[in-house]
Amino acid sequence: MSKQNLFAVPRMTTRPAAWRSAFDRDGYLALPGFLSPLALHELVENVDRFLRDVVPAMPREHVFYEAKDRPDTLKQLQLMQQYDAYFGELIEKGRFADLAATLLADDVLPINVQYFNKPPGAGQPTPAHQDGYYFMLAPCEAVTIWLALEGVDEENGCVRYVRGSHRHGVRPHGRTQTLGFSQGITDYPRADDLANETPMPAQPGDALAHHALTIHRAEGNRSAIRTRRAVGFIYYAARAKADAEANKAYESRLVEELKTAGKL
Ligand SMILES: O=C(O)CCC(=O)C(=O)O
Repeated sequence: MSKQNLFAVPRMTTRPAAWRSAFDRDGYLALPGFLSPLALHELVENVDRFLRDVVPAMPREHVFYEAKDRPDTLKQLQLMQQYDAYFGELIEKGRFADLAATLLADDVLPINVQYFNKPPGAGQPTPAHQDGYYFMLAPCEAVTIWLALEGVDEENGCVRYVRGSHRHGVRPHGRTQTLGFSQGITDYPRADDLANETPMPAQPGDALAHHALTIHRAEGNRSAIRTRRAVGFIYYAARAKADAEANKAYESRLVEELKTAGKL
């Protein structure tokens, strides 16, 4: 018997149209129970395998620690799909790509599988930002699907979205000192940001999808014992054209700067 694909796309229902209109209206969408307990279990096992077997051989520019000399403070991984076939297949096929295509109403390009943690006692805030500022796309049409691997709430630093902020273009960003989030919105928070900001607590297996122009941030982890683990899947719409040169030039400058500062 062939192995069951736990991430297979479910039969079409009326839900995708409702998902898209909520996503278009708010700039984000919460999908409770997006992964079944079995699918989540498989994903968590593969994340743990990746952390154990793959991370030690990855280049430093794709592995970020809160404190460089403390492996227990691993906070972020980039481009996991380039280092491991499981994550390559996961971003290419199945439910995440299908959801991205539904929300962007287009074919999609799989771009990045990321791991996010806020280690207990060390996890720092995520500065307010728009992913689109980093992506350099025209038009800026992309989505990030953020999948909670465990319970996330205000104590351990849930993501917070500014409802409707995707409708108002790119805000000014400037350099931050946060590894993994080098740019933050310089005029945040304005009164309308505060009025529309919504904390997004999540249960294991819940998905949060946000548009590339949606302003979001997170507090640090205030818990001394709980981690805050998630996996992010980034897709660009086929109609979005990337300025690959500018993007590469920025990444190289940043890596040099971080190496010089001893942060990588
Ligand atoms: O996990 C976080 O704190 C932030 C994640 C994020 O900014 C993103 O997925 O775009």
